[in-house]
Amino acid sequence: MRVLVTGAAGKVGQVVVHGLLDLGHEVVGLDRADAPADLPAVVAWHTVDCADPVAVDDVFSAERLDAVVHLAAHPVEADLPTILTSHLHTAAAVLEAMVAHDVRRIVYASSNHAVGRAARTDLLGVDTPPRPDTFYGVGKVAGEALLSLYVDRYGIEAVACRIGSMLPEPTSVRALSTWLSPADAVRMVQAGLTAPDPGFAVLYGVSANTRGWWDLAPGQALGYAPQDDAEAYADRIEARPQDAAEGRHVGGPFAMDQSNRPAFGDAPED
Ligand code: 15L
Repeated sequence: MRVLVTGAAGKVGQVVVHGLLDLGHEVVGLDRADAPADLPAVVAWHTVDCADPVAVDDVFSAERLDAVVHLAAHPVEADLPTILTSHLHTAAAVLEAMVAHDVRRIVYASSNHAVGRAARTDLLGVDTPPRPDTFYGVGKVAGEALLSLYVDRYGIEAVACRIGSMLPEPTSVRALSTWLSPADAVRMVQAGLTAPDPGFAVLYGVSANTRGWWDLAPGQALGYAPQDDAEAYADRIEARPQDAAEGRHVGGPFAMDQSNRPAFGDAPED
């Protein structure tokens, strides 16, 4: 499969690019940043702002693509205009180009922060109502909604992955529940690319963590079989005073008052 990876220079993007190459896919990278120095020469690269629909359409014209992994977005909280541009304009630019160039499949990097204000009680299903914890989470809810619209209107196939914490290894008590290992991130994307007839589907992008909070069954139904467990690192994690507060809501620190900021203008000084 020839796969466009947007946000390919980012933390998750670089893992996905290498993983897809290992699986035998051809990869086309797109990012505002230049290609990372250690990227294999086989990767075609476009240094492009993914929020620019004309530039994105040009990439689709230049490449014969089979699918898209859309990771490009501002990865943390920001003011609302930044969030709308980086989450919605980029997704819309990609989806419009997919329709115009008859590319059907998209795997989307959504986030646990789409439901980050959900209380940490029972196992959370993918059908839980949107409950964003930040404007970032609002961006992910809206991104999922946009995908759903293009599935219904144009027959696009979309798998939205509500990613937990993709890190080389878990670094906090919360991450023992939310960790997504790099190897499982690649398994997740491969499942999203190859699941038969997903329509619009949502899965939780986390490893098979003993302390997991999210229902893995919808991902398993799409072929995502995570193999790592954060518990293997539990004895290396030191308790911190904020652990209890971070454990109250799914979104951890994003759901705490410290993340509150106005929609427009600068965030308050610390
Ligand atoms: C995310 O979606 C963010 O991009 C990342 O910065 C982390 O905050 C992660 O979620 C998480 O919840 O740990």
